Amino acid sequence: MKIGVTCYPSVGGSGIIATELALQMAELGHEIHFISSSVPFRLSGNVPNIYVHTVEINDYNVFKYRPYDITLASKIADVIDTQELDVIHMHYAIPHAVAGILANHMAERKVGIVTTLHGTDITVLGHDRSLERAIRFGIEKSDITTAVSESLKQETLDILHPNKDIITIYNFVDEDKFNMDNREEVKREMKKRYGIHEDTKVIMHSSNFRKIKRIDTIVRAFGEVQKHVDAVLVLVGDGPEAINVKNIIKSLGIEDKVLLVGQQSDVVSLYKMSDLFMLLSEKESFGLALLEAMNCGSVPIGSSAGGIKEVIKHGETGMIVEVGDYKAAGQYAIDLLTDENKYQKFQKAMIEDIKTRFSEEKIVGEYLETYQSLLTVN
Ligand code: GMT
Repeated sequence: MKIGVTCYPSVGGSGIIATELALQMAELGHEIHFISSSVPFRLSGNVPNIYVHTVEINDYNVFKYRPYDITLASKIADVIDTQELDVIHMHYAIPHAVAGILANHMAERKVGIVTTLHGTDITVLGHDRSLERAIRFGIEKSDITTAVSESLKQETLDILHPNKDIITIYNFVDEDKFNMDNREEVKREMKKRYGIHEDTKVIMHSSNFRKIKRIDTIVRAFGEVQKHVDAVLVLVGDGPEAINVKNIIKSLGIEDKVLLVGQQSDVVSLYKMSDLFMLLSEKESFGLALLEAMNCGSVPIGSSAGGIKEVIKHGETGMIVEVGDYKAAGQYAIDLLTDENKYQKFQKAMIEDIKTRFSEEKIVGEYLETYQSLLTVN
């Protein structure tokens, strides 16, 4: 099959899923054509069967705003015809699904369109009246629209009432990269590198530090934990909330126990170093970082927002708290960090659960079936 893929190429879960899926499809022998503003960040080196077509936007004085979306549609149409694509997969309703639909009109060859909704396109933009019609159009006019969790699917139906079935296909984890191999060895090495004592527990969070990630709750939860357990908090990533987070850390007087390590290319070693992973967002369609950390052995504490409660089975593979409830998050962390038997039980259950529900093989198979179902239609 020849598959066109459009995604946001910068750091972010949707770009990661688009790229990991493309890599898996390429390995299965399919040909992937990325049509995007730049090379997706998780795509490194030359991978056979993967091609990247970048969208160049010229700067003309006549335009007050450069027409990126139209240029993208035009490029997708070009690639559909010149590469004889069979299917295009658009990640995000806005602008990608709409650009894909427009491209299909422009192209001579007609292809099936799959659109995957990732979260912000619905939970934030879906409420914007100026975009509502365009998002609904993108969902309805794609041949198949998928959402990365049941919660996102439901929210889409509630907010936009599209006249269209939405299929849930969960995100998956690349088990070759994110796994428990050499966890203890890596943990020792990383702790040495960061000057953390071998017996000190590590709680971690990683994100783009947007307000919705509620890192303030994580810091406050850690404030409670460190009163009872010898622990450090490692915050990975950067973004608009960084200053606010630093202020809270200072106000709690825990500067010496919190490591702000910024954006990192090797998150795997950091996940392996951590005992617990916290994701306490107020909006989160899935929480891919959570899944990656869990498969590296870090037991999760998540909020009840969006799809997090689908990823974590409360009381079995991790713990769930209400948004903003730092006291409960702190108490759960203390319980898990001070009861080795309980911790081991959770870790084992979580790895088993990922294998059954979020494995690469299972989810890539679901996308493959989705693509194949469109071959006969067009
Ligand atoms: O979480 C972010 O801010 C990045 C965002 C993105 O657009 O890449 O992530 C969204 O898509 C991911 C992959 O499907 C999901 O795991 C994240 O939960 C989702 N983010 C939100 O819903 C806020």
